[in-house]
Amino acid sequence: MIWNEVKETMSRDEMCELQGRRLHKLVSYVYHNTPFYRRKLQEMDLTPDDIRTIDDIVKLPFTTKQDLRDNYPFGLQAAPQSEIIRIHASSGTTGHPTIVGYTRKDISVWSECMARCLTSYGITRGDIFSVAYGYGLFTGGLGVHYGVENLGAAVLPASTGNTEKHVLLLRDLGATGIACTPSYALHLAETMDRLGISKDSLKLRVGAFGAEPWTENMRAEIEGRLGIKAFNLYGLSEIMGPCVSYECSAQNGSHINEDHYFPEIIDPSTLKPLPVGRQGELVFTTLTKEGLPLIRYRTRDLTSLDDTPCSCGRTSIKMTKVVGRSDDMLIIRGINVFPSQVESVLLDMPECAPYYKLMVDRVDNLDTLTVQVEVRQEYFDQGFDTLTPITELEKRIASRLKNVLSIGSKVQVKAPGSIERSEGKSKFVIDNRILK
Ligand code: DLL
Repeated sequence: MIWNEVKETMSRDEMCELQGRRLHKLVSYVYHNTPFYRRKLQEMDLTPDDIRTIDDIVKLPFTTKQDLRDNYPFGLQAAPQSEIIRIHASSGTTGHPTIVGYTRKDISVWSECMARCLTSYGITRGDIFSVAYGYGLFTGGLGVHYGVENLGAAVLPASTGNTEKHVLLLRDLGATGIACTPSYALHLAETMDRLGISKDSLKLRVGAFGAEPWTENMRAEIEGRLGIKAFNLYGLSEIMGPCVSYECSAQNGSHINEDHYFPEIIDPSTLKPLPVGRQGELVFTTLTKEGLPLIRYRTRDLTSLDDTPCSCGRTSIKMTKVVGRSDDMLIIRGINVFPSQVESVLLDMPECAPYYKLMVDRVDNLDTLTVQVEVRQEYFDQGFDTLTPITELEKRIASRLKNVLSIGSKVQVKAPGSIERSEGKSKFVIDNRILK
């Protein structure tokens, strides 16, 4: 089913025409309402009249998270404070949080886009949908919440924490859908095992997972353990929150709500646009946002676009799964390493559980990578706690990692349950080099 037939199945020509019109309006809006953008455009000798079609977007300057930090808290806000009805904040590892103010129209667009995502996952009226993203300054909880209400399904605002109670509610209420981080989905599965609640006693059918990168192996693990179909949900606070793109039944890429969020892929080092199909950094322009409109915002997420026709009938362009971030990419002894590569290797091995941690250190000026991974309970029970097989398994993992990453690593296999669990976004990379 499709929530908005008109917008989700537009012809390419109609979409480009709509995007061009909206871009012109946006540039004119920020020119007159955000001194930051007026200055930037004037420096480049541009006026809103220079931007007429969507192809003109390449003339415009980029915006970065640093720009938002430098103008903390409200410097890039375009709408007057009297029009702002909600404020979210996204915290990074350094500096000020990013503050995002939304007007009533922004919240309505967000709920519309979120309803498109949920419909694409197969959620309809009559479903009971549990939102287990954090409620609060983070956009996950309230963002999905408003979408479920807009769609007309019943929302269960579970938030994070209190996982045992949550599992019991899922079972007793017969909840059919859930939204949370992929790592929290696994935490739920573990809690169910501990409570002796089988997936068959639940009615869960659909999961909407995002807020952090996850792999196909992780998808298979979650689907198997919870007995559901697991869909990708992507977004970022600066652009809106969850709802920017969503998977459909084809599950090979996420459709972008491109009538509201215009995507580009650029080479992060040259900043030049890359053609459809090439992997690079994702950049978004918010075509209709009033509170905090952003032009060519650099997400740092690495992905590619796909404009091949989709079997679901939607015509919107898709993005492939995020493989990592241009700023989170680890450079270990000069080699680029993405945590998702390590995850793929680990989850391809039947002995490994999906709980792991990467630690990067610098010893005598040389980078070292240590990978800790938990062994699955069933293997552990078969005697993996005796020294010899663990050493053998560690060697096997290290050799596979070497093949994929091209660097050596130290592998430590851990007992089940010994690596810290997360309820929100998981912190599975510890780079001690930054601290030294
Ligand atoms: O994480 C919004 C969100 C909430 C999306 C709930 C989906 C579900 P931020 O906290 O601003 O917003 O973090 C945004 O998280 O730039 C990506 O690096 C990462 N991210 C979000 N969704 C995905 C996903 C929310 N499906 C940053 N796959 C983004 C991979 C994701 N990475």
